[in-house]
Amino acid sequence: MLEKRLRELGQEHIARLLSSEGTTVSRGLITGDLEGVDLDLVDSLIRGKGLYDPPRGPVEPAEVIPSSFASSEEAKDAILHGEELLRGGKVAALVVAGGQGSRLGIEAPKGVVKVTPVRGKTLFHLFAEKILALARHYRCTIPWFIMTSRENDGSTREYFHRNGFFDLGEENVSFFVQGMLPSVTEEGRFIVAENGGLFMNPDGHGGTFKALRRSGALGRMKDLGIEEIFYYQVDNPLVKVCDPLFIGIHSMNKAQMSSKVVRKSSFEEKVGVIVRQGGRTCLLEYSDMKDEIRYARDASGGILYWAGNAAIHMIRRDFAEKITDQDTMLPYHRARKRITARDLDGRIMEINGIKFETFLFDALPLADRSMTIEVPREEEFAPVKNLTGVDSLESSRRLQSGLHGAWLRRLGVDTTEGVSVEISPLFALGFEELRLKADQLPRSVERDTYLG
Ligand code: UD2
Repeated sequence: MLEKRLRELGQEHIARLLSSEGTTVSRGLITGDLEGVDLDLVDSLIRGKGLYDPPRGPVEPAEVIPSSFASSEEAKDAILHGEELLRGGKVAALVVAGGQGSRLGIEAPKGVVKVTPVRGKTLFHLFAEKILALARHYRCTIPWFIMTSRENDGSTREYFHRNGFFDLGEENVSFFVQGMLPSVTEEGRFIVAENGGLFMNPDGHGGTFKALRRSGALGRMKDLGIEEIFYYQVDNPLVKVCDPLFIGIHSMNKAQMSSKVVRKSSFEEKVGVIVRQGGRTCLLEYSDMKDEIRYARDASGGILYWAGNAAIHMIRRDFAEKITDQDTMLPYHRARKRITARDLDGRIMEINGIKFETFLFDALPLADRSMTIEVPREEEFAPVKNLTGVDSLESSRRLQSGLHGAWLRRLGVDTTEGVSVEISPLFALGFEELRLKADQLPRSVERDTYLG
């Protein structure tokens, strides 16, 4: 059956491996790799159907609620509304963690990279403390959904078991695995991997929707009474998980999907930008952005499209259900990548391959209402993507320590230049909570300091 289908789709070389020509191992691996893969979808992508089309027609900057809103009277209502949803158990946290730490030189889930400046806590540990602090503060349960991929699901689950789920309660942490797709050559042929199976790639964070539905996690959210999903990426230790202000603005405006943005640091920064096009809010990814958008300037010569995607979203659960209904499909982006393949004589070589993936933010234009709020970079954005330089472990540690040091200085604590400061979310989730503990703070900080 599979063999016949592959021949029909022009993947003759793989069909032959499934026949007597292939080894038993290869046959088993290929069958497993293609289990659950929609071959018709893959074939249409290879033929160029269902691919992402950058928005045509005039694009303009999206309407963004400025970060100054957070200190306004109106913000207080939004915070109360968000807190009410949290207390009512209506909000779940969802982190996409399907990527590996390979860009950081580690072959382990990104979430187990040690990122905090003094104690070296991992990303997963830090997020667990944020969620535990919120649950204690609001006397509520915040179910945490963690999207993994085939390559890191086992080690991610094992890490949480080994750490006792960081006192969150195993029942409050759910793992679900995103889908995989076969990468292809530039001619559209499946690629045999080094192990004799197919070279597969995770289907992109847009795969979150399908994986939520297919894994039953979306149904579990409904059973738990979850109405809103706070979505973020595993690589940002400064994210304000389940930020009541963001939840409140999104929910009070009856939006289906909302975004946090940060002011781009440069025209070239590798972040997508939120724009308005055809009456809809869209996100133009940096890899799809034309220079006329990237380098567009406003009247004062600044970056016109400054609203950089912080990859932090609020998503209504029923909107996630709508996205996963049969007739809705996110467009697929094609990305070129070098692939280590095995030729039919068993030789290993590097070839140019193509991976297809969907991006979660392509659901934005499907939302009837979408809110976009600016947040200060230094408070909420310190991604860890590279070992050194931009968006690196060292820049992220510096930003985390810089923020916590600034909180201490605002409360009159002298901090010596160059020392690292780390404040656990369990000591204080934010500045306001730290202010209430001012009497517990040291008068000065002359060495690396941890408050936990
Ligand atoms: C992403 C955004 C960019 C900006 C930046 C902020 C995309 C395509 N671009 O850039 O606009 O928001 O982040 O830091 O998202 N992931 C999965 N499964 C997948 C693919 C990705 O879980 O199949 C996770 C991955 O673990 C990581 C995050 O999504 O945490 C971002 O993925 P990326 O590294 O492909 O995107 P990046 O960092 O280039």
